[in-house]
Amino acid sequence: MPSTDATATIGLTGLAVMGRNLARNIARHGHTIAVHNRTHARTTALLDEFGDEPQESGGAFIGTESLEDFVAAIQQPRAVVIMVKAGEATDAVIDELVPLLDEGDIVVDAGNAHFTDTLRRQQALEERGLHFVGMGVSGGEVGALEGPSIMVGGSDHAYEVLGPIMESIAAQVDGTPCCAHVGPDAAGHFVKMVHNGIEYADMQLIAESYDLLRSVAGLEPAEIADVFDEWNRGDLESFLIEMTADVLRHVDAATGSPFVDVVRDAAEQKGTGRWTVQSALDLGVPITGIAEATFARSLSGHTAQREAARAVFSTSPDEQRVDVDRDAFVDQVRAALYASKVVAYAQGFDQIAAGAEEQGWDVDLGQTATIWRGGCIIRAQFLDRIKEAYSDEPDLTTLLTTPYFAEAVKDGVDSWREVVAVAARGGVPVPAFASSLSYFDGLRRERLPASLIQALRDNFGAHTYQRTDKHGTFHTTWAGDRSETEI
Ligand code: 2AM
Repeated sequence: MPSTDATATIGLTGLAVMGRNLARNIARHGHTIAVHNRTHARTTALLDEFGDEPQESGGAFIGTESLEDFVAAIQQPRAVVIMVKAGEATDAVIDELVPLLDEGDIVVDAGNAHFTDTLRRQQALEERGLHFVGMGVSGGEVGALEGPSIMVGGSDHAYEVLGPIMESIAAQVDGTPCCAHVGPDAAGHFVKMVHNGIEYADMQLIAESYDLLRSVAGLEPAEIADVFDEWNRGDLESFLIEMTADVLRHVDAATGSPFVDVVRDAAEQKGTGRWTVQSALDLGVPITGIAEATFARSLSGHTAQREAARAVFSTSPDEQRVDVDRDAFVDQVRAALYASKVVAYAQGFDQIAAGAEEQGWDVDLGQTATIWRGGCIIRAQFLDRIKEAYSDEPDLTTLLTTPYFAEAVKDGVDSWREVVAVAARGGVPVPAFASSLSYFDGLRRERLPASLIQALRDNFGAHTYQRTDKHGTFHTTWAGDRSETEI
């Protein structure tokens, strides 16, 4: 029976897997939560299966059938979490919900919305006296249930109501919740987007490492699993490295082959990597690692082009094998992976800083690293170091130059070059490794060939240039007497 008593401290609508797990997590932490879904069967299924689960904690579910009953069951100011498929469904639910709410209520979109949609929705709801919070939730289905990493946007007032509940259900690392108010309006969804972009880069770097160890050094998947287990005991310790070992050791039951060999090699994406790259292009931030990772997924999916290229430029496994000392090569790949990972994260944090500056958000980058230490897919030991770097120097120009990371890159740079060179010689594609190395070399270069680009631009389009020896903007009359004028 639907209850119309306002006894819930929070409500959640949209009870597909993520929503249902998030609702269970909230209820398990002693909160009374009103639950709702467009198709009521999902609500009854949740109550039938897990209705008793929160009792021990003092929490409870209040199942509701109509949106009116749902809203009525939540104490004011209401915190209403929407967990539906990002896009039109979110707008549809907001449109239905808003007329039922009262001034001061808080609408939370916990889906993977594009941050520009969040900005638009926030403005629209603010005009109606409502708070709108874009909330990034990372950690997948398991994280949602057992403790995700939560990146909350919106107003300070909304966080006062929402924060304590979300902090209680988030992953906890060293007693600190992996949940924070990262900034106003769409900051939560922006940070979540970049998080996903970094996840793309992380996975691509891992995939390239695996490919190198297998194609160049001839290790079998199970042996590579052992290598990843070992790496997981050092600086690279992370959820994804651990999971890679697990996946590479898995044998397909139907064929007896390594599982990785029976999975089609065309990677998919839901779009957050693409969004990250699009935003980086707008902001002018070179996130080469994330971009290469996104393009590598695209390339893998271009089956017809790959087939055509294979027919003309065939490769044989022997071509890729290089006579390397196995143990030494494994260690070189580890160093290259770590250095490239430092670059990918440095780039991602640059993008958050640039996005925050453009939008006028005050985002604490050290805090962002802190809340990614647990619950989310990119959780890693390494984030402690990033947190420390930003605590020491909040306005850091680039993570790369902080003592710890600079040392790691310096130590690894010879290996990094060797691995990229070996890959190039063997014809093994390593777009993320190679572009990260080029980024590093580009940053540290005394002079870049951008001077030639400026000269060319001035020649064909009178785009002007600046000189190294004096201030001002200049143009050379290329088609005339080649005299220089100051603009
Ligand atoms: P459903 O169970 O009624 O399909 C993931 O698709 C979740 O989003 C589901 O809970 C689904 O509800 C909900 N959803 C999708 N589109 C919706 C809409 N237009 N209005 C309300 N809920 C929607």
